[in-house]
Amino acid sequence: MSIIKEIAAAVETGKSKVVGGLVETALAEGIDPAVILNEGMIAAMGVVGEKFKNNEIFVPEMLIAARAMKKGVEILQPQLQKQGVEPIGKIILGTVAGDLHDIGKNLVGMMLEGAGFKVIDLGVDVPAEKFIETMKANPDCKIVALSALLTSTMPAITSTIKAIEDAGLRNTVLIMIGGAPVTQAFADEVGADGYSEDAASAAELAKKLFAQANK
Ligand code: B1M
Repeated sequence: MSIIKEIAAAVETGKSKVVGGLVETALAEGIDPAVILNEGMIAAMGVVGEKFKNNEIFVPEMLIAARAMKKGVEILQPQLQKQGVEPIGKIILGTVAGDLHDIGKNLVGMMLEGAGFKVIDLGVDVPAEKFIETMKANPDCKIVALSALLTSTMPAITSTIKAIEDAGLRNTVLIMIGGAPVTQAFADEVGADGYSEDAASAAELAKKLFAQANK
């Protein structure tokens, strides 16, 4: 098996402890870091996402795969930066005000990173002002991603979008939303640009929105 296939298999099966060593070996063999990232790790996360969507694996497997990928990315990050391989785009992500749930949001963040985005993760219980402040500090950011897990915090999605509008920044970003109680109908109602049901489709949606934003 080629080292790239070994890396992909290790990420896919969540072997955190071996991924770092395999990435180091691949680098020592002179393999391009972008190839290791794209053909090894990102490809593996694509497979993981598909399997998750098809109910062949579940959240724990997706989490351990994501953790394994993070280990590999940690080793690769300095090399990629040295080479000037840029992330495909920036996404500001957070769980909205009043909501402390972050497991799903973190999975979304990992899948977005797996898809090649740089994620600015603001954490949980994020007030609208914090999203706005971060948007102003990152004018090159094209997507804002809002997570909510409680029916009682869904209105915070609405008020965050409204605050972004009031700040005159709505036309600078596309907004995607998700979380267990969130639906496509709700997304339509609040004027979000996209909704996705799970972390794997969030990464797919982000790629679509990013392409749309760059048209
Ligand atoms: Co809470 N909680 N919780 N809780 N909690 C739920 C959400 C609940 C459904 C449990 C229940 O009653 N059956 C219920 C909400 C009911 C409702 O509003 N409809 C509930 C409640 C009521 C509460 C408290 C109010 C309880 C209390 O204190 N009385 C309280 C609220 C605290 C607060 O936020 N202010 C509370 C607290 C907590 C803990 C802190 C104990 C803990 C969170 C720990 C943490 O996140 N670090 C917790 C947990 C663990 C849960 C359950 C059991 C599990 C949530 C989870 O992590 N799921 C949950 C019940 C359940 O979901 N079965 C529950 C796994 C995770 C991978 O899925 O987060 O749905 P999920 O994310 C998915 C998708 O939703 C989607 O992708 C993810 C991966 O596929 N997704 C996005 C998420 N964000 C997205 C963003 C996107 C796109 C997709 O684009 C931007």
